[in-house]
Amino acid sequence: MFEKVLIANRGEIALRIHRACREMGIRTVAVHSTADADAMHVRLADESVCIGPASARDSYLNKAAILSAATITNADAIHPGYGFLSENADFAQMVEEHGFTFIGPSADHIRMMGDKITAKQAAEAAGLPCVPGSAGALSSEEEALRVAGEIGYPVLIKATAGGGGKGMKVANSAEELRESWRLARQEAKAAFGNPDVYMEKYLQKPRHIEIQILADGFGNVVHLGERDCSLQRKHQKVLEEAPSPALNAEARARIGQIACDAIRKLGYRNAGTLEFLYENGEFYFIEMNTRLQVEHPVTEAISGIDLVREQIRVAAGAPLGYTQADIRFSGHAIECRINAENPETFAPSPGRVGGYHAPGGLGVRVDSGLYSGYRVPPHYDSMIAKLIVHGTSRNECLMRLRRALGEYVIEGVQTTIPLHQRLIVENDFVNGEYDIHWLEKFMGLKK
Ligand code: MV4
Repeated sequence: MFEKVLIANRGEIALRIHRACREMGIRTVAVHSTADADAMHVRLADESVCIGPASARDSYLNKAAILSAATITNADAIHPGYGFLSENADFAQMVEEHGFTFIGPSADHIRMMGDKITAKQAAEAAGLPCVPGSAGALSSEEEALRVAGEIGYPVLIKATAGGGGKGMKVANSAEELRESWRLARQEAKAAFGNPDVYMEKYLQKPRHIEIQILADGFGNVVHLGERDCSLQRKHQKVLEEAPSPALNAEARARIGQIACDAIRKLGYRNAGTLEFLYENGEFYFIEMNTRLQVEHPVTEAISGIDLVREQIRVAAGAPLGYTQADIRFSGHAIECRINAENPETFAPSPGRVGGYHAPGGLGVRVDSGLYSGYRVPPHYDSMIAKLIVHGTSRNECLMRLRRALGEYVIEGVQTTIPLHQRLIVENDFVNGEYDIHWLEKFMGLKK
């Protein structure tokens, strides 16, 4: 087992990884920018190294600085968290080439899934149901028109180097497609340096359901159920829940089995998430995330499995030690992402935290690096806390979540807590009747 792990991240996820390491008796190295010198994960880590100035490009994305920090502290492994370099195949490769263990999947799998066309081709070959569309990159406008004629409008054009919704264009007719095809390639080239785009049938009212999987190096693969991530605003998740109110036991078992079979065929190792759109009782694979996700705590709450600990154990060469038959799901969990933003305009609201009081009690978890006197920096993502609530049923979870949100005190910066308080009492949400467009309609962004 590792003796020392370098945490190549910041904020709540750095703290989360530190906690798993501390419980495993593994020493931790925190890396931080000059703007994060007083951050909680720096205070709690066994050692810390300043890796650069505030800008992410010069610090948390600075591969050489992170590798140097690992060298001078004599770390055994590096955990990338999420975001930053967590899905950068070159970084994963460099980590391994420098003699450290990358706590995550292989660089090859990161690369395969980072390109959305090779991801879809690999997924299809491994037996995952995919959205009907082009076999690969669209080589010409004529091919785009031909494929659209075969699958029927509306169609969606996606950038292979995109993901997370970046660079997507809907076309409702051949005329629109000519324009969208050209624009999509132009924007993909500008944004990602790769103009390649592919096409899919546009699903109009799907839910976004993702399956958490865990695989060791010995062929053991398990799924830890699903998360419903449909409540998004401009492709930013706002609230996630597990299990999905839309799935019954049969659908869950069906997609779980197909997911595990695919991961086994791919020879994938460590934690990963398969993203699906779910519509009219059918699942459609869209992307795979080769990292730990922000919303992993809702899966931990219903399965009782510490996902970060499992990532570290698998990376250190240990077998999972359990099979699918050993996994039991219990109750319901919901996570609210709390951002330092104006709850109406979503304008970032950095600044000094005054009074701070986190909710507690049975089934209430707060993952946050906040404390009274902490300065929320303006340089990074605005998420400052995750409130995860678990109950024996969805109703109990909702009641507890309402109570916990009412207890949460964060003074000095504006937060999205009021948005969550409004959202969780909406009838459609209480009834679990929402799709990927519901939240933007609820917030008046869409008619
Ligand atoms: C889609 C889709 C409809 N049809 N693909 C957005 C981000 C990326 N994960 C894929 N996304 C979508 N792909 C087809 N064929 C709708 C979306 C989408 C979406 C998906 C999940 C959650 C929120 C979303 C918001 C807008 C669009």
